Parts: sequence; structure tokens; C-alpha cells
Amino acid sequence: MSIFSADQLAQLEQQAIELPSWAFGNSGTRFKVFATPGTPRDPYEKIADAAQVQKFTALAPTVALHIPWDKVDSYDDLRAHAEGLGVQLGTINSNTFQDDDYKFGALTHEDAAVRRKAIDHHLECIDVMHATGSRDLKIWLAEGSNYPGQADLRGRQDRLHESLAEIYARLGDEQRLVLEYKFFEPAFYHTDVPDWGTSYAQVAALGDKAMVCLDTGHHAPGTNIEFIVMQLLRLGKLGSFDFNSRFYADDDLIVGAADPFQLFRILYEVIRGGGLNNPDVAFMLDQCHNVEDKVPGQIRSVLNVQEMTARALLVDGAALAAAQRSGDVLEANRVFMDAFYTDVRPALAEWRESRGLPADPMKAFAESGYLAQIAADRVGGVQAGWGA
Ligand code: AOS
Ligand code: ZN
Ligand code: ZN
Repeated sequence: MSIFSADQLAQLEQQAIELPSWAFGNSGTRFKVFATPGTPRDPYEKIADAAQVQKFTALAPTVALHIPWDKVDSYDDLRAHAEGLGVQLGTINSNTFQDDDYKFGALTHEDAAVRRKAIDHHLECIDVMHATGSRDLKIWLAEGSNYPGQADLRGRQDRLHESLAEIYARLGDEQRLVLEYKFFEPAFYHTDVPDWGTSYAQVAALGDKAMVCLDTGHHAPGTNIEFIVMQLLRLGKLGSFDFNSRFYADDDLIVGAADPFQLFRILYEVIRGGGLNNPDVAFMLDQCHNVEDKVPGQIRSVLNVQEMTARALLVDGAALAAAQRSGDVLEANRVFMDAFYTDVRPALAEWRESRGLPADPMKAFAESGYLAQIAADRVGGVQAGWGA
């Protein structure tokens, strides 16, 4: 007898987590990038690796691309390649952070010619989305300043609105713009979209097809992220998650590794807010695997999300509401913690097997020999890095 109800299993079955293509490339810090044998050399190989995650978990049916890192001659061909491997192409991420012209900003730049270039890049991304069948254009902006007085904070907000409005106007009926915020890095004094309030203000001024993207690594230490999740869902403006975990800054480590309890609390608010199987919320990973193997790193990540989702589904809503209403602080906390402390792994393994999936996807993947195979096959060429 499973610890999950039929309704809970139905919700878990719907769970879909989008993988970032860049997670399969080599990455590291500014000190060193450690390469791994078999690392993809092009977007086709990144997608092949992502398809392995889907094959062993059935949790990751889509792959996000980054333009220009994943530029190809034919997106129709790339799409057919993905679909042939059992996955779809997902969110298109724009890039205005690796070009000398963007040193002092892109969509906010003082110079109209630079803004034009950055806007045109986003229009090109929308063209790509038409070919890939993608719904979301995800915009993360690296812009900001390092020193007080360096930049006109207010003028930059106004220019950001104008630039975003032009991009927004080009979206198709079924397409959306999601605007990610980040409190610092690469700029250290101010960031033009530092927090959910700024992202919300900017997307609300655009219209219904513009939403906020919440990257779990983009807040000051101690921030109550689940509160932000609740508020954005309440406002109907949570467009997507970038899941990862962090100890200090934007570490981009495996989601749920640093603080599983925080992930549980976030997913509880997602469920409470009707977001788990809500098509308006895209659940993406945004991670880098600096020292661990990439495909199993992604498998572990989606399993962590599934595990904490399963625990969050076990919160006894009626008991919790009753304790909250009666002001029974300790009972409310007990109900909440009971779900968090439940070991859902055996029940999930059993359920996986009942669906024809491996009980232990990490073990099954290791035994498949895929890593040795790609190391043998992918000889020559240039391995993809974070950013190529
Ligand atoms: C940057 O810090 C943001 O998290 C971006 O979402 C993302 O990491 C980047 O666009 C891809 O590398
Ligand atoms: Zn992100
Ligand atoms: Zn980030």
C-alpha cells in the first residue's frame, strides 16, 4: 500500500522539469574549468545527453536552449533530432552578457545603437522560438553598475521598459516573456533587475504575456523565497523557476543539495498555490556541474525535485488548517514537519517500477554504460563550455 493517494500520484505523474542545455557543457569557476571525457561538442549532443535524463526518470521532457550558444543552421532539424530522442525543445534564453558592446548595459544602455543591437538579438530569439516551437523567451540581464554615481538608476529603468515593450510587441499569441531577477553579479553595486518587485513592475507594465522568473540562487542569504513564490502565484505572475542550490552566492549547485528543507517549503507553496501542474509555471533547472558528471548530476537534480514535491504533497492540509485556525502553533509546525521528515524514497521507487521505469535511476544510468560510450564516441572537436 503506497503512502500516496491516487490523486497525489496523478500529480506526480504530471511533473515536468526542464533541463538547461548548458548544464551538459563543461563549466567551472574563474579559477579553473575541469573538462570531462565525452562532453557534448554541439547542441545535438547536449540534447542527446538531456534525453538520457528523460529516459531514466520520465521527469524531464524538455530542454532549454541558449542563443547564441546553441545556434544551429536548422532549428527544424534540431527539433526533429530532439523529438526523435523523446524530448522537446523548451525555453529560449537570450544572451546580452558576452559582448564588448554590453559593457555598460544592453537593454538599458545610454546609447540607442547598443539598445538596438540588444533588442534585435531578442527579436532573433523570438524567430528561433517559432522554429523550435518554444513558448518562453527568458531574459536574464547582466546589467548594472559597480560604483555609486556611475549610472543613472532611474533613466535605466525607463529605457528598460521601452526596450522590453518592443520585444514584447513581437511575441506571438502563444508566446511569453519571462524576466529573471538577480540581486548582484556581475554588477556589484546595483543591478537593473535586482528583485522580484522590479521584475514584477516591469512585466506588469507589459501585459499578460510577461511573467517573472524566480531563480532560487538569486536572493540575499536568509531571504524567505517561499514567500515570494506564494506572492507571485497569488498575483498570477510566476512564469518560471530556475532551480539550483547555493551556499553563498549564485553557486548553481544541484537543487536540493544545500537545503532540502528550503526546496520542500518552496514546493509546498507551489502546491498550495495550484502551481505544481499549472501550465503557466515552467520548472527549469539552471545549474552547472563543475566537478561531478553532468548527466547523473541532472538525474540527481530532477529526483531531488520529485522527492521534495512528494513530501510536500504529503502535508495534511486539513490538519494544518485546523491547527492554524485554532492558533496551535506547535501542532501546525508538527504537521508541516511530519511531511518533511517522511522518507518517500521507497514509495517513489515502487511507483517508478510500476510505470516501467528503473526503481533507482542513478544506478540504472550508471549501469547503462552511457558515459563510457560517449567518452569513446566523442573524439575530436571542441567540447562545449558554459557559453559555447
Ligand atoms: C544568471 O545568473 C542567470 O541565472 C541565468 O538564468 C543563467 O544562469 C544564464 O542565462 C545561463 O547561463
Ligand atoms: Zn537563472
Ligand atoms: Zn544565476
